[in-house]
This record gives sequence, C-alpha cells and structure tokens, in this order.
Amino acid sequence: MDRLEPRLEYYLRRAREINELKMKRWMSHPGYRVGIMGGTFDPIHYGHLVAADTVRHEFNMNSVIFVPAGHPPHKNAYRITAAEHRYNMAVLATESNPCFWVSRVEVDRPGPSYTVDTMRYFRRELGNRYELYFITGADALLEIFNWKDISELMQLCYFIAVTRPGYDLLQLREQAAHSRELLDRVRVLEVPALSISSTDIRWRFSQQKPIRYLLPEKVEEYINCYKLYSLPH
Ligand code: DND
Repeated sequence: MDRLEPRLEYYLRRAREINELKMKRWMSHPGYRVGIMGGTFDPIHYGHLVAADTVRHEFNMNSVIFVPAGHPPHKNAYRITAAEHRYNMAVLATESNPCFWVSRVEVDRPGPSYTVDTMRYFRRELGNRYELYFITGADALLEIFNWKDISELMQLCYFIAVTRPGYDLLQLREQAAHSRELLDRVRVLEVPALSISSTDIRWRFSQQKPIRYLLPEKVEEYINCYKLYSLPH
C-alpha cells in the first residue's frame, strides 16, 4: 500500500486503536444478543450504517460487529478492492460510534469467506449462552439457500433481513412460506430507506460524479487518497 497523506494516516491509526479498544471492551461484556453485519463493504456507506444502527436499537443489542469479507465467495464479476482497504474504510466509518466495531476474522482467514465459518468462530469464542444475529439486506437473503452449509448456519444464528429500496419483500415472504427453517430463523426489519449502493458509489467515483453525503467523510477522503475506484468496476 502507498503511504497515506499524514493527516489521514494519523486519523486511521487512531481509528484502528479505538477499534481495538472497543473490541476488548466488547469481549468483556458481549451482551446477550450479538449483531454481526457481514458484507463486502466495497465501500461501506450510510445504508449499511443506518441498517446496523436500527437493528441494534430495535433488538436491544449493545454492539454490532462489522465483518468485512476477506474473499467474498459470491462476487466474481468485478475486481474487488483489497481486503485491507475495505477493512480500513469500515474502521474509519464506525470510529465515532461506541457500539460499532470491525472484526478482522474474515480479512485474516485464508480462502473464501464463508459466513458459516465466521459464525462457528463467534460461537466458539462466546459459547452457547448468546444469541447470534446475522444482519443482511433482504435481497442477499433471497440467495441464502445457495450459501455454504446453510442448514448448519441456520442452527448457529438467527438472520435479520433489513428492507432495502428497490427490493420487494414479497419474494422473501413467498420463499419463507415454503421453508420452516426460514420462518423460524429470519426476522424482517424495516429500516429507513436509503437508496445507496456500493456499486453506484464505485460507478460515480469512476465517472467523477460526487459521492459526498453517501458515505462518511473520512471514507470519502480515503477513497480519494488511494483513487480506489478510478477505473470502472
Ligand atoms: P454482500 O456482498 O451482499 O455485502 O455480502 C453480504 C454478506 O453475505 C457477506 O458477509 C457475505 O460473505 C455473505 N455471503 C454471501 C454469499 C454467500 C455466502 C455468504 C456463504 O457463506 O456461502 P454488501 O457489502 O454489498 O452489503 C452488506 C449488506 O448490507 C448486505 O446484506 C446488503 O444487502 C445490505 N445493504 C443495505 N441494506 C439496506 N439499505 C442499503 C443497503 N446496501 C447494502 N442501502
């Protein structure tokens, strides 16, 4: 990685330190319900942050853990930004919220980042006393039966499917009507509709269109500094 501009480098170092402290604090008091928001986060944006915060509040969780996928198993079509950049952006985006922290578990794990492996990891770390909730957009959940070891995954955690503009819940409801597992393990939650997507942000950046107010300022600065999305993705 090239060097960051000194001010942003300082800010990132501080954000990573704060993230470490938040993680340690969480480990001593995880709270009964643990929210885990997995994603490619290329880049992370306000849609992700608002969804996570709404879930945290509605489900009475003391923290939400963001888990950037190291090697997303389902994204072959475009050139994914290096995991370390996506991790740094997630750390910068969550720095100001004491209830959010970012885990490196998938960034540091070699091979495809399957959610089942991550949930096994958190289950091992925490034991059986806690309820794990994997937070996902309702769109991603439609594909869930293609995920690795889905039956085991459904035993390891609950899913919270957050609404997302442009995606109809009807399809999810129809799918759930045919699956006892889905009915038992999935909760649907309406979150403030923000029509923001990482795909659109990457496209906007490559076309020199503004991305301001779609994602936290420090993340925008980071993208600008590394010119992460200059080429069309
Ligand atoms: P995405 O690439 O869709 O994440 O990945 C979601 C998660 O699914 C990751 O943790 C993957 O590792 C996991 N997955 C996918 C496929 C197979 C397997 C696992 C497997 O184990 O076999 P994005 O960065 O695009 O988005 C993160 C989340 O935020 C998604 O659930 C997305 O739907 C949601 N989201 C929004 N929700 C509300 N409003 C918005 C949103 N934009 C994205 N504006």
